[in-house]
Amino acid sequence: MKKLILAFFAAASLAACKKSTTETPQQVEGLIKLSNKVSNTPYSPTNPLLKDANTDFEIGAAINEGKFGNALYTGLASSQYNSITAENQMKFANIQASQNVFTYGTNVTNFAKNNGINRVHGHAIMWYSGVPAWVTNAGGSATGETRKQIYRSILYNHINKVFSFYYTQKDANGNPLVKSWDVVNEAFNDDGTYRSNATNVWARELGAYDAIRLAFLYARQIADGLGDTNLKLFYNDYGHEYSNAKTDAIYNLVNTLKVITSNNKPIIDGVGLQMHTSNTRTVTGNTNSIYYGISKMSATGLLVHISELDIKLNGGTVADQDYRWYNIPKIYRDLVPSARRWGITLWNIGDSDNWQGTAAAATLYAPTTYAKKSAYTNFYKGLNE
Ligand code: 9MR
Repeated sequence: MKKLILAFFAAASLAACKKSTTETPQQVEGLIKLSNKVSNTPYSPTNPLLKDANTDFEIGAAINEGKFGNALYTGLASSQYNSITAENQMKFANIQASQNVFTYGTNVTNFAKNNGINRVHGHAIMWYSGVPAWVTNAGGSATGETRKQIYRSILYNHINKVFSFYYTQKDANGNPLVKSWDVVNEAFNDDGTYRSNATNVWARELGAYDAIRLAFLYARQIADGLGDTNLKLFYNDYGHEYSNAKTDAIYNLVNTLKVITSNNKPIIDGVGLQMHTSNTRTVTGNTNSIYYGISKMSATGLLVHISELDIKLNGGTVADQDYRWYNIPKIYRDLVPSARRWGITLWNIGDSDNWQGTAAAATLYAPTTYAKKSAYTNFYKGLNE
């Protein structure tokens, strides 16, 4: 009987899915339609706002202060979203390019405050990329525990300074504006092994797993010490939608981390799926698919954030791209219970702003004019229907 009910919901949910030229929706297994509020604003061609499509969770954008001179850009960034991520300004190398010289980017946090956006997602603390040379070379000729101690201190000091500063930034209600952080970003290769010591200085100095554990432990201890007791701590990575091996490795890591506590509190709260994807990635089924990635991350029981969404046009059709714009939010809503949805964040605003360049056509808005593309309508409906 239970199977029949599941099959019914799966069929009902899929009936709404847009057709793809490359896949049949029948491939999706076990979709269970979860609750949504009924007060959401349905799509209409007259100025719908993404943040109103589904009030169960936030819709975010990564933004870049270099674009603030463009009124079309700031107009969309300030109106369509209720969460903001700094595309670059809060990264390690941007904040502490030289040892102990801290340059806290506030353009992005101020943009949020000035536009009544009450949530900034911090990105990112520990990352193999963008590590300043002084960090890579900090160990000098020290060996053994001493060398480890040097890197533990660098990590602790960075988190302490960064969390302490951003804790002073408050939202309109007097609560901390930065409500979450990517504490660790991209620790795995696509085959599910850890990035090598040659690539990742944190793994080289502290051990691949221990570096991650320490980052979360310090982050929790420091946040709680500040009184920032609601700060949510995330493990963020890409590739869930095309590598079961990587997804499973992330699943195993976060399951290990979530039972480690500091003052009886788990040191990790959530997982981010970056979802820098393309129109050729598999949507449905249980093998290397968007469906599998989201379902496995939901199975961690943690908060789930689609944290850097863009869909690159990769030699295929706009219809295939739109199919994914519709189904990514739809599958997210179907698989992640409402209380564990940290939201969906898009990686920058329009095609002129995306890291992959204009030709990738990877966002919701056309280059230069910022006209809404069919991607916008499909994403909105996937959030709402
Ligand atoms: O979009 C970001 C680009 O402007 C930067 O040059 C680059 C290096 O810092 O990082 C890009 O953002 C990345 C994000 O921080 C982590 N996930 C992958 C993103 C795209 O490369």
